[in-house]
Amino acid sequence: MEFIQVQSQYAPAVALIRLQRPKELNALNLQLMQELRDGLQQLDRDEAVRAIVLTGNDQAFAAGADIRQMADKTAVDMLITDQFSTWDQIRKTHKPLIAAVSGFALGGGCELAMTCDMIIASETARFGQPEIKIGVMPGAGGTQRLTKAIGKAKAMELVLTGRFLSAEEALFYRLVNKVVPVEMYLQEAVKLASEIATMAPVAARLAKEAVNRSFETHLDEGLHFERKNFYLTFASEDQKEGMQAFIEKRAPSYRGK
Ligand code: CO8
Repeated sequence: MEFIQVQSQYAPAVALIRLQRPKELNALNLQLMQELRDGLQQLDRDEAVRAIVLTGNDQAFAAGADIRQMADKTAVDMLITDQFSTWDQIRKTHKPLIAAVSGFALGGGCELAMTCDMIIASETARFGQPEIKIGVMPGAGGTQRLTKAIGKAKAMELVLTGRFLSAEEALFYRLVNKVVPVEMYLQEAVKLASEIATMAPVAARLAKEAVNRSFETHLDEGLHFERKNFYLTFASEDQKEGMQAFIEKRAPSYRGK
């Protein structure tokens, strides 16, 4: 594994996965996501593991999908690459999965945190869906999960302006379970995972499935809709301009085409 580190017994019965592309603020490239999927599947099969914590580092959980990797893609490239099948497999992890978030959780990073079952945040955590600023829109569940988590008005504001939520705001809007000082967020997530790890594994698995079922009844349709629209943004010139401007560290100039 190049971009993640897996520790299957970080604490008794608790595994830890760490995203490790620190120079790029843990931007989620295809390989990282595939490694994450493989790591989670391996831990799901490991009977000694009863709960999993997913984290980044103090500066970033993940600053989104890798913009450099996507910048030149066409809508058809995006469709054929079908990277969302990896996300779908991650979503199907059976064991309780807790995100320990510090620093940036943006775009795909925010979507990845929301794909987890619970989120423990450090006081420095920042959540957002800033895709609109680079000429696209959330594609990995953001329009669906964020709206269900924090409500339409605030989700619409974040998705259409690209503004970030502070950790305190994220707690207020019930996006996260708890906010703690930066020195404590990982420890706190591991503590929660350790408590869950003492419960009956089969009951935990079935209970998780049942909670998700209530949450996701109409999610498939929503995700399908979101995905088509996300691919479609790659048919626009503004997507190329937005992503190129990011790479060249300049302000984008959008033409509405
Ligand atoms: N992709 C690629 N590289 C990135 C990303 C990213 N998302 N975020 C940061 N980096 C890189 C920067 O390019 C920079 O690299 P370098 O040093 O080589 O220039 C390095 O990380 C450090 O970043 P900054 O210098 O920009 O650090 P700052 O502290 O000034 O700013 C920010 C931090 C605010 C997080 C800023 O980096 C930023 O705005 N990043 C982009 C955030 C964003 O737009 N995220 C959404 C991406 S699109 C997306 O996630 C769509 C998901 C949909 C589906 C997922 C599957 C495809």
